[in-house]
Amino acid sequence: MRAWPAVSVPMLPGVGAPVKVHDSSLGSVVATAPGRVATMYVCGITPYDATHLGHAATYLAFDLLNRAWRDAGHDVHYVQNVTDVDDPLLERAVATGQDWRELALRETALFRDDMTALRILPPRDYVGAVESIPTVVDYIEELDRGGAVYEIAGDLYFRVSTDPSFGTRSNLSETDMLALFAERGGDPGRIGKEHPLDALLWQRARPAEPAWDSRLGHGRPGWHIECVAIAQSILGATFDVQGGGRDLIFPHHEMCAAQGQVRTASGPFARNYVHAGLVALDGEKMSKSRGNLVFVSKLRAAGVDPAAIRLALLNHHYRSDWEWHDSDLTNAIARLERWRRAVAAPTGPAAESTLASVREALSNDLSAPTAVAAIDSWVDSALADHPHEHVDAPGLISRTVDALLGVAL
Ligand code: 5CA
Ligand code: ZN
Repeated sequence: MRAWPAVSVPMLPGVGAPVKVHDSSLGSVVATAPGRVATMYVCGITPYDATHLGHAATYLAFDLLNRAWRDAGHDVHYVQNVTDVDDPLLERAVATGQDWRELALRETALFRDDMTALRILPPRDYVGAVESIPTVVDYIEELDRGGAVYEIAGDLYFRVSTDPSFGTRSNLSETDMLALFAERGGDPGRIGKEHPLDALLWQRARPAEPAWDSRLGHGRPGWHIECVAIAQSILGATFDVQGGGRDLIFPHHEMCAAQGQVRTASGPFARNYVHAGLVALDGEKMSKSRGNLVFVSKLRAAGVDPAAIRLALLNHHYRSDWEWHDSDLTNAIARLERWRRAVAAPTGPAAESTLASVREALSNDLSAPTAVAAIDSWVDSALADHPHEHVDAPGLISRTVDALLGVAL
């Protein structure tokens, strides 16, 4: 699949510190990416509706990681999927009388436009579930040869009992796992399952649903194995970070890790699991199923500068859950105007220590609000009406904000 266009990242003097992020399986902030090439798989959208601010906040979090890694001297190999066939997409297509392929193509195109407008660096590989079916089939066969697969009426299930470390990435009680599994696409109560948490790998064709012929029969892939296949076929058995919103911790990322590690008989699947907090509106998580959404594309169509949307999101730490208010946007618009005024001046106060503070903040668990505050304080002193002698300072601030925060001033 085609990703969205790249944006150039300005060079900054010097090099950023090694990047630490919060690993949700360990529950602590840890050093990341031991090698020169940093590898990251971020779970992509299920394209049945437009990008809302919750999605945007999650992809922005991993964009900050991408930028901080580059600044620290890594090459970054970033992979993202598109879940272009799955239950919610098919259900929406039926409910609205659309062809599921057209719905997926249209919403994926809109997502690309939103990501471009928000200056999110594109993944090197942007891969759809449908185009990955041959790999999925190979991987399920490998799992089967390892004794990790059983069948119920043509549907193939993964035996969670084959992963000795099952549960160690999400650290939840069995009761919580069962509740979340039922809530998020699983089928704990199906008769014939060996363990209620065993997850669907391949679903035999259902009437009026898309299906593909394969050595596993006529059907379509389950959700988790799609991400295993895309991640491991491109990045190898182990990669640095698997990312997504906090709602993917269980079952999705636990199941990906279990299936990936059992398949390769090695591990870990990801060295670190990193999750963004959830954005709410009117007291509830913004979600396509609840419909309480603020769409990036609607804001853009109303004439809102995407840089202001990005700045509004940057003012919340990626890991916290937070609620969107209109004041987030009005404050960001005012801040953007001040920042632009300050960097448009011919001179400014010395900026090297501001660059150092922004780098420090981002390398320390992607603390964007601290980085924003560092720029604010340079801007405050730049706009104070005493003379400044540093001719290079506005340019350095402008490049810092562009390279590390992704906001073009
Ligand atoms: N296609 C799968 C992943 S393989 C999927 O979860 N798609 S999604 O469209 O439902 O979500 C895309 C990403 O946005 C996920 O990382 C999800 O955790 C994140 N996300 C969804 N809602 C919110 C929200 N309200 N706040 C923050 N992130 C969110
Ligand atoms: Zn995924």
